[in-house]
Amino acid sequence: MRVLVTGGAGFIGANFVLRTLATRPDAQLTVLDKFTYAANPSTLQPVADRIRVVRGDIADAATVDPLVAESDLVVNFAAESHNDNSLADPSAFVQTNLVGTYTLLEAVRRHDVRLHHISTDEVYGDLDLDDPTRFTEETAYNPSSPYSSTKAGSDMLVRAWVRSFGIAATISNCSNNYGPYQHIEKFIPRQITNVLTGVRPKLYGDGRNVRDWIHVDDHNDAVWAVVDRGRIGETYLIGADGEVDNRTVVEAILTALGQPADAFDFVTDRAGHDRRYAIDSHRLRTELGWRPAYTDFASGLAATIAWYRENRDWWAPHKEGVEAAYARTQQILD
Ligand code: NAD
Ligand code: TDX
Repeated sequence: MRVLVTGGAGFIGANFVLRTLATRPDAQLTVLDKFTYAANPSTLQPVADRIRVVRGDIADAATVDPLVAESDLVVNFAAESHNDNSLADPSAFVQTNLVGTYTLLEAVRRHDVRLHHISTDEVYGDLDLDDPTRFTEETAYNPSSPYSSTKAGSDMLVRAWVRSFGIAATISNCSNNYGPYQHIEKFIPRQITNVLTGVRPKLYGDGRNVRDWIHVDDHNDAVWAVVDRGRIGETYLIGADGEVDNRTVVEAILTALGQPADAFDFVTDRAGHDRRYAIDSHRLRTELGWRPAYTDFASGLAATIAWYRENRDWWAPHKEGVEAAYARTQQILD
């Protein structure tokens, strides 16, 4: 099977490439990636002789068209993915998440190629802390940020191309991923690398926002389950029952690294900050038989902390720049 992995040099896409090489010897992988600030070329370096890597933009039809034409499957991970960046400047989010997805859709339509589109639970907006419900495939879209609204728009484009043009596509909406190779702008790796460099972790607002954590390998196994067994035109929610509030995550990181659990700072809250995400992945489990392997967040987090401790070369050159950018927008609260 010839698979085009767009965004395959980023966090989830690169983990997808590594896991697919390890588990699916039949797959021939081509990565199409723009290598924005979010891509780390060293992630795929060890497997460079086993894949093809093309540097290019999913919004560039001339690049996309021949690559799609020669593929059996496109898995679209490419996106601008960080909420904080989307608040500072939404333009790249509109361009990549909307125009890029549109460009891929036109190519798969032209060449009749199967597409799986990777999306997020953030398209559903947020839940109150005491809301007994969780997101399902039937929940109405209600995105909050420039990031999540462009992801919501990209999902809508996919659905419309299925209905109007009969393309063979599926969508999955996953909750917050953690694991190796995640950019250190994101919450968990930011706080791990803060502690490892002697900087106090930074919690937005009151630190009680809840995220539904899933290990990146569980996400990618679910993606393959949808590709292998999912119904064309359907959406599948991916989640591993991993709800934890941010303060609890930071306290666990501090404790694991031998620091007092209260050695963190509260900083200015994110504008429009979603309170809570929670996924009901019933459809994925019952229809497709998927189960997460990482059911204990504490041990998955411990393995992730160990990875960042052992792979300093991967992130250390970027640490100062990431923190300098945050320092320009965030104030420590008394
Ligand atoms: P990431 O930012 O780590 O990686 C994105 C990759 O896409 C990078 O390699 C980047 O260079 C590439 N890219 C950006 N613009 C591009 C363009 N125009 N053309 C080609 N490549 C481009 O993101 P991630 O966390 O790996 O997320 C991957 C996908 O999963 C995204 O679609 C995101 O919305 C979705 N998602 C992420 C999470 C999460 O917790 N990280 C959860 C659910 C869904
Ligand atoms: O320094 C921080 N302090 C903090 O308290 C950072 C970076 C974040 N936070 C909070 C904000 C969120 O409540 O931690 C939580 C997680 O933040 P992010 O890592 O920025 O993730 P989130 O905004 O929840 O979005 C993530 O999950 C869904 C991914 O970045 C998206 O790509 C995905 O769609």
